[in-house]
Amino acid sequence: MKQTHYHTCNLCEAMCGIEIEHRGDEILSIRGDKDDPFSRGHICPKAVALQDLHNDPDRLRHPVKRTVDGWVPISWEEALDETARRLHEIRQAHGKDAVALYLGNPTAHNHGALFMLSPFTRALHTRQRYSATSADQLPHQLATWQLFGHQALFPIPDVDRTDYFLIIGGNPLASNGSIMTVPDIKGRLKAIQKRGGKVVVLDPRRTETAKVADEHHFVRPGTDVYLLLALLQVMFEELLIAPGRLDAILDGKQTLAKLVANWKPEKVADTVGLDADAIRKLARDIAAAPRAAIYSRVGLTTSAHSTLSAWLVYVLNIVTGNLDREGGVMFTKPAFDIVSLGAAGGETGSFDRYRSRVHGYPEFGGEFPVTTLADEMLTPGKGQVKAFISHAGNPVLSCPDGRKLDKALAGLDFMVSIDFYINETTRHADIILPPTGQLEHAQFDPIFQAVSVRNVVKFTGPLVDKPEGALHDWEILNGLVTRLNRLNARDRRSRLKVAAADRFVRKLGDRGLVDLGLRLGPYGTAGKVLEDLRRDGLHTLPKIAWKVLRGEKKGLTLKKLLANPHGMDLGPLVPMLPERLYTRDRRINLVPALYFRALQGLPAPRAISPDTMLMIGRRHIRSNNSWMHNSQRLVKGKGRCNAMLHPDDAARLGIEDGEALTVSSKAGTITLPAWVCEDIMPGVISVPHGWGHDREGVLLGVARRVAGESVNDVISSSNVEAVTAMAQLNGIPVKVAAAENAVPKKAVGS
Ligand SMILES: Nc1nc2c(c(=O)[nH]1)N[C@H]1C(S)=C(S)[C@@H](COP(=O)(O)OP(=O)(O)OC[C@H]3O[C@@H](n4cnc5c(=O)[nH]c(N)nc54)[C@H](O)[C@@H]3O)O[C@H]1N2
Ligand SMILES: Nc1nc2c(c(=O)[nH]1)N[C@H]1C(S)=C(S)[C@@H](COP(=O)(O)OP(=O)(O)OC[C@H]3O[C@@H](n4cnc5c(=O)[nH]c(N)nc54)[C@H](O)[C@@H]3O)O[C@H]1N2
Ligand code: SF4
Ligand SMILES: [Mo]
Repeated sequence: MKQTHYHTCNLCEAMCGIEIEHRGDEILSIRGDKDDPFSRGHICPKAVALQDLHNDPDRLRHPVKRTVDGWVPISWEEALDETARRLHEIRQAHGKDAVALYLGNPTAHNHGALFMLSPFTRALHTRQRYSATSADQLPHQLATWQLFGHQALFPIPDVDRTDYFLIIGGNPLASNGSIMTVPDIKGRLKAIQKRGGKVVVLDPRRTETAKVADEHHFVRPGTDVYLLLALLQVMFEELLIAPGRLDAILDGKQTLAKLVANWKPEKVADTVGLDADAIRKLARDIAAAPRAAIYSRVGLTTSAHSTLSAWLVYVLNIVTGNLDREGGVMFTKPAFDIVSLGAAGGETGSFDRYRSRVHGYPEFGGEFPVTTLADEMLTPGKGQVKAFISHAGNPVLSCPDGRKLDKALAGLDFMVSIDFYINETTRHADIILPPTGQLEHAQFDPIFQAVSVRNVVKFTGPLVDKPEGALHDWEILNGLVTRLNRLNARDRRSRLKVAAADRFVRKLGDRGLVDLGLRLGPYGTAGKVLEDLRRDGLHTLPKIAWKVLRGEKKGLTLKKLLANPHGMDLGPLVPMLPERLYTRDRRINLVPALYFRALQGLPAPRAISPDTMLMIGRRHIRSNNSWMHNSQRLVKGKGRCNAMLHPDDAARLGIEDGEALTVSSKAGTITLPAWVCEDIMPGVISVPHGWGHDREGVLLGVARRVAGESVNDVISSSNVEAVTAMAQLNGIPVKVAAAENAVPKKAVGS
């Protein structure tokens, strides 16, 4: 019988509603769900490829173990027992920090896995924790923590009401938005223009987004910090600073004025690649817009000086009165409130409480930056990492110095991957634990609902019941938590406690936790208890338990949410300040000490020598980091793993369109086809990440054929950001040359 199932696509952050027609396990069609109040029928080509993922013969459906005869299937019992035993042995022999954990991007898209992270990291009790955060949004989180008191309290552009939308280092037409959940960004940008507003893009490439914008300016990679300082200088000099109602809760305005006073546009113009008049005009336009939203993303947070740049973007929003104003950048009021739940659990943020062993890099949020992961494995001595757990990540392709990491992983005593593919990273594992696929588990998005341009909430069940013998991510993690804790338990009482916790988690399940979170949220049956807790302290806990259990009639629960299979719209973003602040005094200090110090260390702007090429990345709508390349539907057509460069550079280097070129740095060299094109700033070369699938042992039939090269093989892990030591992935100085006698590696999908 033909059936219709409603789901949320979880491949990127846009949370598009999809309508799946199916007959049992057989998918007949995937379309946008027109009745989803948020995405209103919008999808991108990746949603349709969910069926390729679902049906992919290369997707693992049972645990496997590496043997001399290759991978062999093993039972879950054996896989989980052996994994826990090996990890425990290594811990006993070498200490807790001998086990490292890496969490990849899809962890954030999987509510079950998210719920188990805290028990899992507690069971591991290692300081060797890593995630894609330090190759991505760390500077945003550091800034929100420093300014607003909570690392997850992100100001989100109110795109549906703004008059002026400035995008710095983001390309939402390809990425569909990030830390800004916004299905159909193209339609929403057009709507800004239709109501007389303006979209402005600052990017070293004339991107898909730049092409639909009203204005686009090339900026040289890694120089945003200088531009932002100059914008603030102009605003202070021309008396354009107008925080409005925020003035009453701001500190540090005078300090800021002094700090930016010397950064006149003339001082930075050559370095940024934008003339002084254009910078002044930009500052005046931002200030003159009745409602402006200034937004920055990966191009800014993964390039030089990203700590300072991310902070300055928020500061610009604040001093122009656009924070917490309709049409500016606003905080969300999510039904499942990760901000208040995190705070109730004592987690608002942390930085530099301790440092990494080999390079002395600072911890952030309990994690070290990925730039030191390989060295912690390769450098002998007390505390050397001997075992590795990867969850939903592919650091060999996604972190800098991929070849070095390859070498490090190959030398470990034990590695386990929780992933359903044997890819560039997981091929090094001893055991692979594959969770259910995207359509086999329920979908709820605690993170992305909390960074959405409207307040929305949705829960969708799985398309099909999970196959016999399959486990969800949360069940795998719970299985490991229980076993690790059992091995650690010293007496019978502790063992009983472990067994009770296991029973509790399994009984509650992912749904139980969603329900609990909704009840505790601002629309929930026990909605005010977290506020009470925050005000009155821990002695209110019994009161909370009572309220939650008694379950007042009014308010949101999972049951009520399930009655809305297309999701619920909870309205536009609303002003939340000062109540929403988590700073001790509920005020905003514009210049926290960390940034004051960082600014003292900022090098003077420099002229770039004309023959240094700076490399940046590039995302494509039909690709998703490193892992959707096994769908023929997505990779077919013209190859996308190529190097875009300007005709002037191509002529100077003697490179013709389509010919092979080499990109090299101290980390390595890759050879790929040239794409000569006017859409990029002279002196800049753009190469996408997530390719390079023909490494030995990769079991991805389609992706292997497409192959491409991994740009992170030429990005050195020693090239770190000055304050946080996080990865620099954009604005990398490289040598570019015509590849003599080399045939470009075939990078097409047909
Ligand atoms: N040069 C360069 N490098 C970059 C970037 C860049 O712009 N340029 N971008 C960076 C950014 S922003 C990010 S977020 C990282 C991403 O880097 P990673 O997170 O390390 O890599 P992904 O490619 O997202 O790999 C995801 C893995 O998760 C698996 N997976 C998918 N869904 C699930 C699931 O539900 N459960 C489990 N257990 N596994 C699942 C997939 O099979 C795949 O192996 O890359 C970073 N690297
Ligand atoms: N289709 C698709 N969608 C995705 C992903 C994907 O891989 N494919 N990945 C997802 C993930 S994990 C993330 S984090 C988001 C990222 O979402 P976005 O940040 O929107 O991603 P990008 O397309 O990498 O945009 C970064 C832009 O910054 C520009 N840039 C590079 N260096 C600089 C610089 O120094 N200064 C300035 N001003 N600009 C610079 C680049 O040219 C690029 O246009 O996308 C998510 N969505
Ligand atoms: S934009 Fe595409 S990949 Fe992202 S959620 Fe929507 S359909 Fe899925
Ligand atoms: Mo990301």
